[in-house]
Parts: sequence; structure tokens; C-alpha cells
Amino acid sequence: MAQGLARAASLARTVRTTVRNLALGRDDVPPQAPHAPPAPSRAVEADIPVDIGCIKVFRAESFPESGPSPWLDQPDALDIVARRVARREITPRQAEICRSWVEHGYYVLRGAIDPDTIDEVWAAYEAAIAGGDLTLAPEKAAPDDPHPGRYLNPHLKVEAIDRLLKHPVLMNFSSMVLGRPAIPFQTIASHKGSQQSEHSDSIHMTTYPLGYLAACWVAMEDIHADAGPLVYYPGTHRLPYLFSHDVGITTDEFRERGYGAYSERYEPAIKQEIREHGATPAYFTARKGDVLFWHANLLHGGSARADMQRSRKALVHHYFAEGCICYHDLSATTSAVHGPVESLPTCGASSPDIAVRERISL
Ligand SMILES: O=C(O)CCC(=O)C(=O)O
Ligand SMILES: [Fe+2]
Repeated sequence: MAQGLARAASLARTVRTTVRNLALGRDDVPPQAPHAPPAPSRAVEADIPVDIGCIKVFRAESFPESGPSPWLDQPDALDIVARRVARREITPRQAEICRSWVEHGYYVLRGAIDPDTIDEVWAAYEAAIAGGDLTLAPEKAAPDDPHPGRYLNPHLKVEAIDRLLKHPVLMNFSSMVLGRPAIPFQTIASHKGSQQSEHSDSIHMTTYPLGYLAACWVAMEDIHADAGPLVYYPGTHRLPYLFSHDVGITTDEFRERGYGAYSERYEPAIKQEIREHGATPAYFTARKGDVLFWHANLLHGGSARADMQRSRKALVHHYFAEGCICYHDLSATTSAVHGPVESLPTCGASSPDIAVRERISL
């Protein structure tokens, strides 16, 4: 009994500290003590703790609506920014970036990565392709398209790309806007414009609680307006999140039809949202080394390539925040950040302090 109370008091302290640190957006939260619960019970930081081992179907509708939201998504975010700058916890420049993030859901950091680093990373990528370590599909967008297709997660094969993914400027920026340490997760390399339809990354990389994903797009060369630059819609991060369930894509349908169902129902729904809200597109016509960061729910895609001959070399990086449950809503699978499925705790085993809510076990 006494032990139970002590454990409850200790949990309450942890939750209070975590919530305070989250609200402050601190990135100097001390690492977990060795006797802390194992990694799988990470969602203990959510306002409504969820036992990861009890979730049967990793889809947005399986989770309760719960905060805390990332600090810059909170209703009083601008006040928090003002307080933090007054206390000198963030610089006036960081405060300006944060205010812009609150309002627009993106930020362009010009010249974030020096051109020599960019050239070195791209050369390493090309060398890996030439050496046969990576094979790119042609993915021709037209008969006269000379450029190869995209490559998912090249950082797993090319060390220089892995170093760029972990570049302090990118990691610190992402940690600052997320309000907790960023965990590098996914990379995509491209020689050309993707012409990918508009979407929110949150359907591809979802977190519980919501919003703990940040992405950045690194221009690996100067990007011309005719090359099909990244298109994004400032302010759309504040629209409601849209998941598979909301557009009627069941797990079974995704298993059977894959992205066919996604293009038939999710993509038109996003286009309609953009129209209905009169969202205005912006295009990332960048200089080599410029970086565009965006919010978990900012709508974006690849614009049309006016000139097929023009390349559009880029590396896109996605970061999750530490302490969240991360999953792929379309296929209802946990993210690789949690390790293999077999390593997830069984229901009730991840932490005896976490109540299992009826409505989350489908
Ligand atoms: O590079 C593009 O055109 C789109 C990339 C994208 O949407 C992403 O990586 O999240
Ligand atoms: Fe995306």
C-alpha cells in the first residue's frame, strides 16, 4: 500500500515536471534515471496516459483526445514565448522564429547549411548510387524526364546523409519548435520534383499526443521555379488533423489496395480543404543550403514540373519528439522508433501506473 502511494507520488512528480518542461519548451530535460521505466511506456507523458501494449490497432481513432500539445500549439503560445524571452531562456531571434511558427506553421532558415557540406553530402549520395549501394527507380514523370526517382532513408546507407540528418542546426531547430528533444527518423533524397499531391505528414507519421513531428527540406542546389518546387500552405497547420478513418480508409482496405485508397479519398479531401479555406500556396524557390522547416500538420506537396529537364535536388528529414507513441495511421503499424513489434510490452506490463481506458481497446 505504502509502496503504491510512493509510486503514485513519484509518477505525479514526473508528470508535473514533464508538463512544466514541455510548457517551457526546454531542451535540457535530464536523461532518464537508470531505474526509470523502460522506453515502451513513453506515453506516460501524455495528459491521458496510454499503455502502448494495450493498443490493438495503431490508428488515430484508437487513441483518446489528449494533450499536451507542443508548446507552440497551445492557445497561449505567444504569451509563453514572451515569458521565455523575458527570462532569457530563448533569444529574441528564437522568439521571432517561434512567433512565426505559431502563426504560419513553417520557417525558412536561409543559408542554414554551408555549401561545402551540401556538396560533400550530395557527392556521397551520388557515389553510393554509382557504386551500386543504392539503386534508384526511374519513376519517369514524362517520356523526356531524364532524372531518377526518390530514395527512402538513404541515411541508413550513406554516412554523410546520416550526419546531415543529425546536424546541430536541424536538430536544435526541431527540438526548439517541438519543445522536447527531436529524434531523427526518416529521410528522402530526390533528384527531381516529386509532384506529390498535397498532404499533412501526420497521416504518414502520426504521434500520440498529436503534433510531435517536425520536417525539414534541405535544398541541395539552387531550386528554380520551373523545377516543381515544394509547395506549402501557410497557416494550414491549424486546420483539424485528417486521418484515414476520417476519409473512410479502413485498415483492411489499405492492406488490400495500398495507396490506391489514399489517392482516391485522402488526396481529394485535402484539396477540398485547401479550396474551402482559401489557403494560398507558397513555393520554396531556394538557394543551395536553405532549409524549410514545417509543422506536423502543415499542408504541402510537390508542385508541377514546368521544365522536365530541370533537377530539384533535395533531402527531406523528419523528426519525432522524444516521449511519444509514433505510428503509421494508414497501415496501423508502430513506427520503427519503437523497435520491433515483438519488443513492445504486453498489455498491462508496460507500467502498472497507467490505466487502460476502455475506449482505446478496439
Ligand atoms: O519533396 C517533395 O516534393 C515532397 C516531400 C514531402 O512531402 C515529405 O517528405 O514530407
Ligand atoms: Fe510530406
